[in-house]
Amino acid sequence: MNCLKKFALSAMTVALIAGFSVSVQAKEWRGWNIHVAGYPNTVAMDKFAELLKEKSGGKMTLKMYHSGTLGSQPDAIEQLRIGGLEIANFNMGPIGPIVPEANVVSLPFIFKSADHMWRVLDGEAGKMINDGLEKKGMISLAWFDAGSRSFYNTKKPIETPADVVGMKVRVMSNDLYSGMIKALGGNPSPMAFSEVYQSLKTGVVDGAENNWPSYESTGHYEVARFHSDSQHLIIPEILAINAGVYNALSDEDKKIVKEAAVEAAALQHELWKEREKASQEKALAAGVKVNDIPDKSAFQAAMVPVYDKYLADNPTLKPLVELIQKTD
Ligand code: GTR
Repeated sequence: MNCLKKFALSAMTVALIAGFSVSVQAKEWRGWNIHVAGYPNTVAMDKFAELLKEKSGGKMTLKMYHSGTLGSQPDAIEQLRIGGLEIANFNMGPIGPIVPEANVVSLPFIFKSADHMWRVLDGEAGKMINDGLEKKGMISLAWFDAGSRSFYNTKKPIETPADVVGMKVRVMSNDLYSGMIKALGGNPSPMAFSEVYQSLKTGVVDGAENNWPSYESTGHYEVARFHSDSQHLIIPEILAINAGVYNALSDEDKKIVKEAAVEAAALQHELWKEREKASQEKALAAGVKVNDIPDKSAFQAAMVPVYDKYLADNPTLKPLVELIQKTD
C-alpha cells in the first residue's frame, strides 16, 4: 500500500470515529488553490471565504491556502475526495481521469465558444457532469471562467499541425491531452504546473499551452516567446466541496454555501475578463510574437483519434458527447 493510500485510510478512520463531533463543532475548512496573489481565482476564493463567514455569522469558516502550498492539483483532488481538504478551486483537466463524464470538457474543440460552454454547463450535460463528480466525492458549487487555452513555445510560430511535429509540449496530467499532442505529431510531457517555467527555460520542454492569465502570471511568456492562438481547449474550472461535508450540512447552511459560491464566481468571471486583457497586453508589451490561426480545421481534423479513443474507453458517454455537439 503506498503512503497516500495509507494516509487516506487513516484519515477516513479518524473521520469516521470523530464523525459526530466534527459535524457539531464549528470546524475551520481548508481550501486549496494553485494560483498566486491577485489572480482572479485567488481573489474570488478569498471572497468566498469572507462571504461564508459573513453569511453564516461566523459558524462556517474557511482558511484558503493559495499558490499550491498544499500540493499539486492531482494530490489535492485526492485530498478533497477523502476529506483531507473541504474546499478547492480546480481546473477540470486533472479531474478528468477520475470522473469520465467530466473528462468530456477536455476533448479538444468540443466547445464552439465560451458561450456554448456555458449553455452546455447550464443544461442536461452539466447535470451529468455534476452527477459524475458527486459519485467520486466532489460537489461542484459554481463554475469559474478559465478562457481558452492556446499553444506557446520557445521555437517558432505554430500555424499548422506540421509545426508541432517533434515538439516537446508540456500538458496537464490527463491522457486526453497527451493523445492530443501525439495526434499533432508532438511529444507530450505531463508535468505539474509549478515545474513548467523551469522546464521551458532549460529546454526540458519546447512549449506548453494555457490561457492568457496563466501564461502571464507564471512568467511563461518571458521564456516561451511564440504564442499561437489555437484555442484548442475551452475548459471551465470548479469551486468544489467534499461531498460528505456538504451533504451533512443543514438545508439552511447548504444555501449559504451555495450563495457564497455563486457570488464569488460572479466576481471571478468579472475579474477574469479584465485579467485576460491585461495579461495579453503585458505579454505583447514584453515582445511576445502572437500569431492567429484563423482556420483551425486541420487541428480539429487531427483530433479524430482522440475522440475515438475516448469513446472506445467510455462507450456509455457517446450520448453526452453528442448532446454537447448538438447544443447550439
Ligand atoms: C491553469 C489552471 C490551473 C492549472 C494550470 C495548468 O490555467 O487555472 O488550475 O490547471 O492551468 O496548466 O496546470
